[in-house]
Amino acid sequence: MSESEELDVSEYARWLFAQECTFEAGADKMEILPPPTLPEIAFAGRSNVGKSSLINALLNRKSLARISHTPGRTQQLNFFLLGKRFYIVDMPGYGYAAVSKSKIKTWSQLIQNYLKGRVPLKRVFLLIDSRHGFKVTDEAVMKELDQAAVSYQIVLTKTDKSTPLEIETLVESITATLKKHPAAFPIPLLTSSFTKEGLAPLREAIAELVG
Ligand SMILES: Nc1nc2c(ncn2[C@@H]2O[C@H](COP(=O)(O)OP(=O)(O)OP(=O)(O)O)[C@@H](O)[C@H]2O)c(=O)[nH]1
Ligand SMILES: [Mg+2]
Repeated sequence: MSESEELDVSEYARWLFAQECTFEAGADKMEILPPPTLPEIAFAGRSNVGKSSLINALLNRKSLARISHTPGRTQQLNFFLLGKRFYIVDMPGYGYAAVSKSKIKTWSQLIQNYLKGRVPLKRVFLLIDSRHGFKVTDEAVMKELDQAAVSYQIVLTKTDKSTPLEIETLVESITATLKKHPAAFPIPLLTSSFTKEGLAPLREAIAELVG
């Protein structure tokens, strides 16, 4: 990419994320998703990893997406329409055992069906807590995304909680693991919703995907 094109992307990203953002729909079933007419970008990951916080930080809003004090706050697929151009989808977390078994089953099925079968889904950002790295459930989701050929990128969250050396070690091991995952973008993004680290590159990645 040339320097002028890069400049365009960062300017476009800044413009795009300053546009109006509205909550359009909350869906707890595949049957009631919005019509598949616009591109979608989804934020997935274990419960409490920081999905809703990252969405608010990206959009520079305090509480558009609800943030949890207890895990399991986001209980449906929440669709936020940005600049009338594309949807940002805040997903329920997976892997949290303290809600009822039937709820876990319903959520898991919804998450799986959405991630594997949604035509307008351009990319999944799979969030990983930078203090914990990949867990078994993350690996299972990655495998399914690989099998369904759904493009995804790892986003490390809460980098403010770790030292630079801890982050460097984690990035090395994650990058090695990603080589075995064909649908994964090869390098992770590093973010903190608290310090705003990594938000601009993530906005740019999204702006490029939705055009
Ligand atoms: N230190 C730090 N804490 C964060 C950051 N992002 C989120 N948190 C905290 O992590 C907790 C969970 O954040 P959420 O954004 O609700 O996480 P979630 O992934 O949407 O959770 P569920 O909807 O329950 O799946 C909250 O207490 C946040 O304040 C961050 O960048 N740094
Ligand atoms: Mg949430």
